[in-house]
Parts: sequence; C-alpha cells; structure tokens
Amino acid sequence: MLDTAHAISSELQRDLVVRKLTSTIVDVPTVRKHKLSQTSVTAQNYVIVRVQLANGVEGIGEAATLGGPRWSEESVEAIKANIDTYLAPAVHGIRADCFEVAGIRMDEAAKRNNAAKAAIETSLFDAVGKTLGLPVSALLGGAVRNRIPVLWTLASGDPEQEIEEAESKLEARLHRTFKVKIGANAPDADMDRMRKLARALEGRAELIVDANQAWDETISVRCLPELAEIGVRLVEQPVPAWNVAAMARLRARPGAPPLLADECVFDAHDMLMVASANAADAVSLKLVKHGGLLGLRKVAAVAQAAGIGLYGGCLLESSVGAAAHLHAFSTFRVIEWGCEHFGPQILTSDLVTEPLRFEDFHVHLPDAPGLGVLLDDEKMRRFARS
Ligand code: MUC
Ligand code: MG
Repeated sequence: MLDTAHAISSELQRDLVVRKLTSTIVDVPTVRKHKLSQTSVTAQNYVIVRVQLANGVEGIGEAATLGGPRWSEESVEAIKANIDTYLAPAVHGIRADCFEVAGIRMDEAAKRNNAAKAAIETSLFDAVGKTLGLPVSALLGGAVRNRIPVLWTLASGDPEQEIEEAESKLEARLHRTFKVKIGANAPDADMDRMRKLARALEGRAELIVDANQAWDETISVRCLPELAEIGVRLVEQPVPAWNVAAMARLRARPGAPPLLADECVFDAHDMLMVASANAADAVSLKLVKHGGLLGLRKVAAVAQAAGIGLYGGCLLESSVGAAAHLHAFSTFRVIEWGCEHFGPQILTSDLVTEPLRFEDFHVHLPDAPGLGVLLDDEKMRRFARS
C-alpha cells in the first residue's frame, strides 16, 4: 500500500490491521450544573470508540459533546450512527499506523464529523502505541514536558458559589487560573459578577472569560476594556464564530484584552483565515474541532507560524479524551496559555481505572504505552446508554 511498507516486518504489518471498531454512548453525571451561554449540562455525553487490531490489542478514543448538538453540530447519537455506518467500515482492514490513510478514508466516507473522526484516530494511535510499547506523544514527535498548567472553569452563574469553588481549588493547590463562562445572563449582570470574582481573588488567581459567541460587537466594544481593566487576561470567543472581522476590529481597539479564538477555528484553513485577519492572540486547540491529533497539530502549526499563542482547550472530556489532548500538547515547544483539561474532575466518576493526576496546579501526562489510560469495564457498564 505504501512505499515504506517493506521496511516494516511482515508480521508487524499483519498485527496492525484493524479488525473491529465499535462505539458506545456513555452519559456521566457532573458534580454540578455547568452553564454556558448556549446550553447547560448536568451530565457529560461521550462516544467511546474501541478498535481491535489483528494482534488482539485494543485501542480507545473518545468523542465529547456538550449538551447535545449545541456547542457544535455533532451529538452523541449522530456520532455513533456515523461511526457505525460510515467511518468504521472506512478504516476496517487498513493498517492502524497509517494515520493519514485513515484520515483520507474517513474524509471520503463522511464530510466533517470531526469529533467522530478524532475518536477513531485517537483509538488507532492508542492501539499502535500499545503495540510498539510507546506513548502516543512519541508517535507525535516526542514529549518535551510531562505536566501542563491546568485551569478550572467556573460556570454555575452564581458568584458566591463560584468564589467558594475557586477558594477550594486554590486551597487544594489544584488550579489558580479560572475561566468564567459568561453570556448566559445579561452583559451587565455578567460584568457585576466578574467584578465580584476579580475583587475576591485579586492577587491570588488569574481570570479569563469565555462568552461562547454570546455578545455582539457593540456589547464587546463596551465590555472588553473593562474586563481588561479588572485584570481579565484573555477573552474567549466574545462574538459569533462567523464574525472574524469583528474579532479583528475589537483586537485593534485601545485597551482591548487578548482574544482567544475557539468556535471560529475548526480546521487549518480557518486558522489561516483568522491569522490573516489578525483576529486572535491565541487559539483553543480541541480534538472535537480539528478531527484528530494530526489535525490538531496542523492547526497549531499554522498558529505558530503566525505568532498566535497555543491554548489547550477541552470539551469536558473524561481521562480518555483528556489524555489524548495532553499527549499532543506535550509535544509543543511552547504552550503559552497552558490547558483546561479539568474534565475528569467535574465528573462524578471517571471512565478509566487510573484517572489523570492533578497536582500543584498541573495535570500530568500519563507515561504508559498508548494513551496511558485504560477503560474501567465496570464504569463503562454503569454509564453506557442502554
Ligand atoms: C468551550 O467553549 O471552551 C469547555 C470547558 C468549558 O468550560 O467550556 C468548554 C467549551
Ligand atoms: Mg470556548
């Protein structure tokens, strides 16, 4: 199939063939309601992919969603249907280490479906890593760090509760940067809330905000300088994803805080467009947007070439999806804004036998082969949707 095939032993080539790929929807309750501008969740819905290679090795991957098809267009129901009907057959019988071939086959089988494709590609990386005895980070260029600063998101909407929650995270030395979800309430109410949080945590924590596209340019013109003034370090996706021109205009205004592009950057072409428009200071990298680890690295490469900072984004993944992200993030020479993979901690129960380690304001990269995390069969049974 490939010119390089002769360099790999025929036994290994046979071992790496994809024999079976299955998907399971799981619903895992969260410890509290998580309220964004466009939705709020009390349970996280994932599709867990299991791939089995000819050598019997199993690889796993995860597609995360947030409140159905509201954060992006994919829901767990659609992800499962498209994996089972189109994407699993597309990779069946190929060699699992041919990641780009898998990507081409999946792109031929289905347009977009980035979260679904990312879950499958992750499972291939996991299975290949386990077969070769290498962590996924090694297959992506090699880790340059084994831990990453990790923030926590405040999203109950109640400032008193949020201050208490932030205090407990600070006290436990788990998180000292907090992302506040704004946009569900009127802008003035959110600004009051932000002033309260900034006052209570002044000098002890850093704040960023994420409006999830809720504001328009006029509201942003009014509120962004005040957010900068009270010390907010980064403003994520204040305006709708389509309005990249407004992001550029907001960024150019005096007193503007740095802007983080999230929903406006799915693929490398989007990243190039945002960079060309001077519309962002940083980009949030997520598997569900970029269609996989290779896609995530491509978006990061375009950002780096344009001098745009990297931010390790999440969609409240369990330790399965979070580990996949951490392997990719660990390979960047610089990850200017750290990451937000606190997902495993907002779940009432993780899906793996040994959850990721959070310590001293960092999340640690697992070092066992593949993703370095293993599914807990009992928890999978408990949370699987029947
Ligand atoms: C987003 O838009 O960044 C992930 C964590 C969180 O609190 O919000 C999300 C998605
Ligand atoms: Mg966001």
